[in-house]
Amino acid sequence: MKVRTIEVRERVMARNDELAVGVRERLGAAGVPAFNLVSSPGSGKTLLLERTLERLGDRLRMAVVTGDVQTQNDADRLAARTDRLVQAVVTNGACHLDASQVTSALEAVDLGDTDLLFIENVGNLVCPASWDLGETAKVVVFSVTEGEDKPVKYPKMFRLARYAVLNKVDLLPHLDFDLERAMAFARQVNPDLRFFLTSARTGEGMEEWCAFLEDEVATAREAAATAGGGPEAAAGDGGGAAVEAAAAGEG
Ligand SMILES: Nc1nc2c(ncn2[C@@H]2O[C@H](COP(=O)(O)OP(=O)(O)OP(=O)(O)O)[C@@H](O)[C@H]2O)c(=O)[nH]1
Ligand SMILES: [Mg+2]
Repeated sequence: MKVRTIEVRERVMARNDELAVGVRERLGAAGVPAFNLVSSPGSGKTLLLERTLERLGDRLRMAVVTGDVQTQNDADRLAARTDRLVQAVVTNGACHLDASQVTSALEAVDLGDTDLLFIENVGNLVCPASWDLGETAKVVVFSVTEGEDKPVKYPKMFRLARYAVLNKVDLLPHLDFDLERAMAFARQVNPDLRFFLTSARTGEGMEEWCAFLEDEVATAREAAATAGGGPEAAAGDGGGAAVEAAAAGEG
């Protein structure tokens, strides 16, 4: 019985990885970088995205897929900051998004009319680490109220992330959180991690974060053009109302 359970799970993961390859190929051909925001609940992913949409909305066409175990609250908050389609995935209990949900969400996104894709994953520092969504990179959002040792307690997430946003730095004067110690723990599990220090509340650090995103868009566009595709070659179906994808699943 146990062996069978493992086999089933392996098939589910293998199917997920196949779909993730498809997502990555589509995004690559379209020259659209995709960032998968992962974190423990409440680190500030949605507020960071709200501020990013506000700051870059005039310059970049940004699409958002946001996952929650229950409710569409985050999608509603984000939809208030952009005229573009925000897609809510309600996972109905699953503690992570998967590649099939992102594939479904992308059906309603015209990649030829998109510069950048954000995926806000379910707030959880364990499950989302195991599920490739076809993203360009995982961005782990780590707020200063969580304690310095999270990177060593949840190493897989920090190892797989390429970027770490240390958020809520406005609260540092009120806490005994040691920023250097937290960064040292993170480097211990992932020496290549690039850090951004932000306060989504006050706007501190948002300029550097947004400049980075603009650079990533330029790089992805250039790579797609060099590969012979380019943004023009990747038009899909556009528009539509907010989509709610329901999925039962396991972590
Ligand atoms: N002081 C301060 N509060 C913040 C900051 N960023 C987010 N918050 C607050 O932290 C709380 C959680 O923020 P969210 O943006 O909902 O966090 P989240 O990571 O999207 O949460 P989940 O999606 O539930 O995992 C809210 O009350 C935010 O206003 C920040 O930089 N500084
Ligand atoms: Mg959120």
